[in-house]
Amino acid sequence: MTRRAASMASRAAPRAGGGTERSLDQSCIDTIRTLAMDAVEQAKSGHPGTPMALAPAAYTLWQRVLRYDPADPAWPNRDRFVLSNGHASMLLYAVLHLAGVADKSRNGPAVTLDDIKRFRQLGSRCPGHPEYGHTAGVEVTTGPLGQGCGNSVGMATAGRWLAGTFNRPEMTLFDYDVYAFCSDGDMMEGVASEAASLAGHLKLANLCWIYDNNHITIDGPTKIAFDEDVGRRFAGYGWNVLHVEDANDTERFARALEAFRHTGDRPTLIILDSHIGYGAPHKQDTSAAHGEPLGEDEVRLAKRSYGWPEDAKFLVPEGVYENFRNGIGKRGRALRADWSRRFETYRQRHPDLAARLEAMERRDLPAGWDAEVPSFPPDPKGLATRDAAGKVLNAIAQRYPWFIGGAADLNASTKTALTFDGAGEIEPGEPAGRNLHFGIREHAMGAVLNGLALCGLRPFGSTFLIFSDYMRPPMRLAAMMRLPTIYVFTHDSIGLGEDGPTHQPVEQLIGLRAVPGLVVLRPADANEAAQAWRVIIGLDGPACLVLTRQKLPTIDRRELAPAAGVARGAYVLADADKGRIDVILIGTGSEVTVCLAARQALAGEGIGARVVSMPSWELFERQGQAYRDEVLPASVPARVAVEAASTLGWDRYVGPRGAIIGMHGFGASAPINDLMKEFGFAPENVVEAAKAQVALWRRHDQESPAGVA
Ligand SMILES: Cc1ncc(C[n+]2csc(CCOP(=O)(O)OP(=O)(O)O)c2C)c(N)n1
Ligand SMILES: [Mg+2]
Repeated sequence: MTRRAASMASRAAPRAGGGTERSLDQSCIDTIRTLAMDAVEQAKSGHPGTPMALAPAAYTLWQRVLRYDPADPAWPNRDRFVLSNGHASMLLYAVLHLAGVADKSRNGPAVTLDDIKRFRQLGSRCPGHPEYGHTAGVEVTTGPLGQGCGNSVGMATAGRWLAGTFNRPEMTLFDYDVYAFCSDGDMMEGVASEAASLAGHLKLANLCWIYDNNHITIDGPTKIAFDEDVGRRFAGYGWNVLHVEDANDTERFARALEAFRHTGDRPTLIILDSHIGYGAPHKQDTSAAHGEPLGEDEVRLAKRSYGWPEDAKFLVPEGVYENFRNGIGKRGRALRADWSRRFETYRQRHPDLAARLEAMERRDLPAGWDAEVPSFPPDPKGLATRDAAGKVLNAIAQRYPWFIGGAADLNASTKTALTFDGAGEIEPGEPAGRNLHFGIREHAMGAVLNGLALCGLRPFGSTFLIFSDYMRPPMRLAAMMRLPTIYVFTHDSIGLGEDGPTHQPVEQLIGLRAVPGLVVLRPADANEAAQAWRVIIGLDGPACLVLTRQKLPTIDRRELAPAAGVARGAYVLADADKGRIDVILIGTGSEVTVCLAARQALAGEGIGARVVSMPSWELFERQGQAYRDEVLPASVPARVAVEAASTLGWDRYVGPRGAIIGMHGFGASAPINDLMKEFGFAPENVVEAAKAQVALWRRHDQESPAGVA
């Protein structure tokens, strides 16, 4: 036993059989610890050490402080608990189980003892890391360090927004707090720092992070890479910083939580010194306690140090469930019942607001949300899709009161400022505005959007497409959680011009298309942009709207197909003149216009070209085979795809021998017209590729007559 471990063990809980009466509180804490140890042991994988260390803090928070009704884990004004150090998932599962958190959809408990026994196994409610939507009571999917911290800032911002929107002087509907447990890794990740900085700016006094300061990460002691003064850093962000020197000192911790609740002007960080693997004589305070089973012998010794029966597995001693029922159970039920009564009175006094809140909770859209979506007249000069989309965004947001968002300091470029009357800013003293200034913090923006969406708001965030790279992790998680977050990405290609290759996206589109469940839309003109917004608003998962900086002609729809085709992902915009389709030109965004010009030139040479506008692969893939065949008939193998981005993946639509005009490297700094020509996004080049395709397939047909492959 290390000296430190020995000293900790000597301070361990009173022994069950050792004369001193074990307190019920201590039993509950040790139940959390031993359930975590046993579950990891049984799964032969997982993270036992942190639940063992944080059990007293989790117990104290849930049992004594959290305003949460286990019978209704979706109650709108519940305090939120985020486990940003998601690897400690067993801590959360043990608490959800012991507190009796219900899964209303299953009419049973969120987590059974059996789920815990099947930790990390297929079908268990206890997957390796907490998954939102999979386990009732899990507020957000966590595991990638730093994300939960970022999400908690969104949740706290949403709490303030809900309070500012719905509370009335005589009646408070919203005053929830957000607690996040986080680890050394969370503190090291940039996203948490960005989010903390934003939270400090917004003075989110309803936000409390509990930092598990255990000086251990996977590769060893934190001192190999991390020695900054976290407390001073957070003080610099404008946080209230408290320190609890012993994670086992539940009274001190409770006092710190109390201090948080009395701090009305800034967020709180509680630095909690803990011992990873607490009580395990050979592994405590070492990284060996982080991410692998302790081993049978060590488990026994740890249990002995707690005064626990060494042979018992998955033991929940008598009185433990009852204790939770009498603590958080009773308190939560009373709080929620009181809230529900209040809400009934509220509904009578403010029926419209009550209905709005219920619509938000159901993620309904307000009636008439699209009544003012403009349509754009044909115009050969046209406008940039960012400008068209900005107008549409404002038209929708004005009629969609809980649709909020902003930019990572690029509103002037992304055109996402909400400018209608009454669309105020979200600021420390103005929590219920509609414009949220994220600052130059794309990663935090993504994580905050997730937190906002988890609390019922419909959030959007914008930046340049190139900087979507800075926010991929939360976008991926939004897709995993099926959150209806919206990303507006402008400056979508080399078409942005002189800023050059650092700002010109190449591989971003295909990267975003690769995220399961994320819908990417790259409209070709103003009316497609309007249509894209309509589609996005109706989605129940995340979407990217990809827009140009440069002007694009507004296509004359009197002769060509209506932009309503956007909803199907791809549609025949213009068909071959005399009905015979020799070649199909497929374009997205700004390259659709290039395809239209090529079609005309080809017609002059007697070649019939169909132009397919394909703003969204994902939406097209959701169509039935019949529609897809109609748009891209197998009988026309001559195909050219044109997109000013990586060519990767386009063979899916043009076939292995089709032509793809795209980017094969990075762009360059130059005026747009020079770039478009240089990189081949000019009608002449498309014409040439189309003719080569037609020739190729004519040759092919001659060489292998019909019926022969
Ligand atoms: C973004 C990210 N990078 C890496 C990991 C892999 N990982 C999981 S936990 C961890 C660090 C563990 O140290 P700490 O955060 O202090 O947690 P503790 O072991 O103290 O609970 C790492 C690197 C991750 N989950 N997320
Ligand atoms: Mg650590």
